[in-house]
Amino acid sequence: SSKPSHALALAPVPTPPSTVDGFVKQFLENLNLERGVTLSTASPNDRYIALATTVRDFLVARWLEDIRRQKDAQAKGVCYLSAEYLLGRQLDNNLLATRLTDIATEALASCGIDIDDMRALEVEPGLGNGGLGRLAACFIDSLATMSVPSIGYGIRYEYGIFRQTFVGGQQVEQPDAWLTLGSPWEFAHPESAQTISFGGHTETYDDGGVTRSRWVPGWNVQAVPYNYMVPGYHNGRVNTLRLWRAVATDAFDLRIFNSGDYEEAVRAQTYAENISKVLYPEDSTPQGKELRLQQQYFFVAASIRDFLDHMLTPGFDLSKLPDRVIFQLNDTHPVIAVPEFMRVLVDEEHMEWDAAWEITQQCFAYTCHTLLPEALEVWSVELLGRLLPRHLEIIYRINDAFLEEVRERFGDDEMRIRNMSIIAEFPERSVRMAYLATVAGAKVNGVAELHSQLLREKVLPDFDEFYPGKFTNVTNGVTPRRFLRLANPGLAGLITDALGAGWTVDLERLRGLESFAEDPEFRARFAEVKAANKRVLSDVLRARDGFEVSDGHMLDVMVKRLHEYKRQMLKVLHIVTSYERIVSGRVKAEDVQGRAFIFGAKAAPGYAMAKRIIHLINAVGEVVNNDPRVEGRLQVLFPPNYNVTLAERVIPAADLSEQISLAGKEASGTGNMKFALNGALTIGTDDGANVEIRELVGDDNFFLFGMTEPEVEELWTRGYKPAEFYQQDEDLRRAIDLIASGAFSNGDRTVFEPIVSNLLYDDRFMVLADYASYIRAQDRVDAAYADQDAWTKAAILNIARCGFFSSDRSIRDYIDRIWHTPPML
Ligand code: HBZ
Repeated sequence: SSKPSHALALAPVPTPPSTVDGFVKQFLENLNLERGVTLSTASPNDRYIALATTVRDFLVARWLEDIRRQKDAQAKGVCYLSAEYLLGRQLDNNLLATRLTDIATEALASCGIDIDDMRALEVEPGLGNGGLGRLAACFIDSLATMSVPSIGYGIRYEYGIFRQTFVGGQQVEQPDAWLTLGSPWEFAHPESAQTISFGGHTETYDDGGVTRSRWVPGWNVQAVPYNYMVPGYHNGRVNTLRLWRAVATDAFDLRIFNSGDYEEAVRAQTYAENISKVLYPEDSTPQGKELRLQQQYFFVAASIRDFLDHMLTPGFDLSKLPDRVIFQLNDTHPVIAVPEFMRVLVDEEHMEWDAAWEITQQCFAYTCHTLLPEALEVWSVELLGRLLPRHLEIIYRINDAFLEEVRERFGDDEMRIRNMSIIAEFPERSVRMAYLATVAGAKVNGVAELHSQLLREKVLPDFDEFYPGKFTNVTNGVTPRRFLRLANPGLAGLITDALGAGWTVDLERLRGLESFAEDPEFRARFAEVKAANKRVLSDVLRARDGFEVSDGHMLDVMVKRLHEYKRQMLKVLHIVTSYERIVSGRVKAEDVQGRAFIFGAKAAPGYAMAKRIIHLINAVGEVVNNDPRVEGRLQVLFPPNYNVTLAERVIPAADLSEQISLAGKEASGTGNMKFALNGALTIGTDDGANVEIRELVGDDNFFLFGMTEPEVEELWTRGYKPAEFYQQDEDLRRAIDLIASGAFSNGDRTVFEPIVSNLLYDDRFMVLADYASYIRAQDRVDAAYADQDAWTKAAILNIARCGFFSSDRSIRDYIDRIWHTPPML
């Protein structure tokens, strides 16, 4: 886009009046007053907390000011509703945002403390599964940096995404107790707790001649807000992220206490507090568990109440709500907010149904993040009616009115009515949350061009026809602050030297690097930065996992959740093929381009096939890494517990980015953007945002392979027989046979048999169909890497042409296409 970015129009903010001496003084004071220790008696954790508190204190004044300004302005704002925020570490980000990095470094050094030791102590809040949760974190960073009136709402899970360990190569999950040493970045407000209700029944009553419905709940819990500051980058703004924690209500306990049943009272308390206990680690197969629905309702009910009570002036005319707020639904997880909003307007505020529905349809918008049918959330009517009886009634009424409109438009086309109904009848009566969100939302968006197109054409075609103009696209983005400035200081410095500052909030300026791609001196400096980043990663992996990354190897990286559609198996087959070619003597080890294959991937604990694939990757690594015939040319490294912190080290060091999902399955991907922006070349299918990356960087700077989405469709309809591909391709046959032979399982042919059978006889994600094309593309990669200077040029062009993928641009698109919330300058 050629429009100036909103961020550029920011009022200048003076550098903080802070000095090293001032910082030292406050740090020491915080050690005394917050931790009750002195510098000499302080533990490392005391020091970390005192440091974090010093930075935090610095932000508070601006924060309070912004809260006041946002309220006073009564401007339209965004309430971002997300069950997940995968934040990553906070200290460095907050130092950067406030320009305190140098001052803090010097101040701590004068106290004899290395600030890197402090950085290393922070446990990242892993309150998300993967891309969807990380996207929410990038978005709140951009919202703050662009001064958009907004607040993020979510859940303060006591345990985030599990810590992954490997035992005998197999994934074992450990609880992520991220709060045990205390969290200096949060402010708890138990005094502002709200009551959130569940269960019970509904009844009608006479209200002066009007018959109304009401909910008589069966039990309730308290929602305690925890506030986090979200600082904008160098603009003096601080937004709020408000996460809710569930605690038992006094009344609840008392009733049971009075009956003398102490154990029962404690049990009830535990039951209530379970709601915010743990993040569900399923990323694409929602299980329909009651606790999960409790979590969803718990946080959206608290958030809506919070907005109505605190962001509006008393006596606010609720019919004006669409001028004040848009609730953005991050996937279907918060969609129960729709009937809750209707319940508040109709039952509590006594608004007419039609008026309330009119308002609701303007106050919500829905982002879909998937194309997999099994990932579309449904709640059984039985469960929803038991947990939220009034909400089920409201959903029925929304559906009745909606289907009535459909009948008016299309006549009594019963097939169409069944297909569009918010209530599914089979395999059990249930509520289709994506349909509810689509009917209620002012806009529905996919997260990349291809995804939005497939969403309209394949997933919700009837709705697209029924609601012209409702569907739109907003291609995802990533924050350049965390994933360039912080993660890759070497590259950031190089860019600033070349282009001046300013690119951090206006990433299209990276275009200016195109001419530098032609400059040999710049290329040499870029290559040196990449090499330095590899050394840093090497040191991290040695310290963390005892790995030795070989010098001079290409770093070939695949990091993302483990899922069959993402096709880690295809990567494994490439590695096994490279290995088999050496040990069969068909290729000489000395002729093989040295490669370190790096994996990072967590599997959902209940996803057996994903866990087997993890086991296989580790098993292949064990054999390949220790076979002398390989002469160290191939290395497979799978550091456990891939998270945001590790991503910040891996991505800047990567040469090759693996984005190899089956076309039509990956909604967007965001890792793909981070790699390209850090100067890795992509090997990828025409899927998700890969399509847009390739269009921008050009075919010469991207390794494309595999079927297109229409070709995938065509092969399915024709009837896909994976075994035919196995029969016809010698390399493929040898690779699969080697796995089946037990070569990676000490001769035991049973261990990986389910993987082999799945590939040969099912292969839902067409690994075998794309194998040959993938191997050819990898051969092109090897050839290209041999010319280091040309590779470097292509890497620089990737960076120069990917400014589009800043999450600032995504937010600008949301503002223009969906929210209509101008920045508050
Ligand atoms: O959202 C991802 C998509 O797979 C990816 O293509 C996209 O780039 C990203 C951001 O738009 N989806 C997820 O990460 N989904 C989840 O994490 C998830 C979590 C809980 C669920 C379902 C999905 O119940």
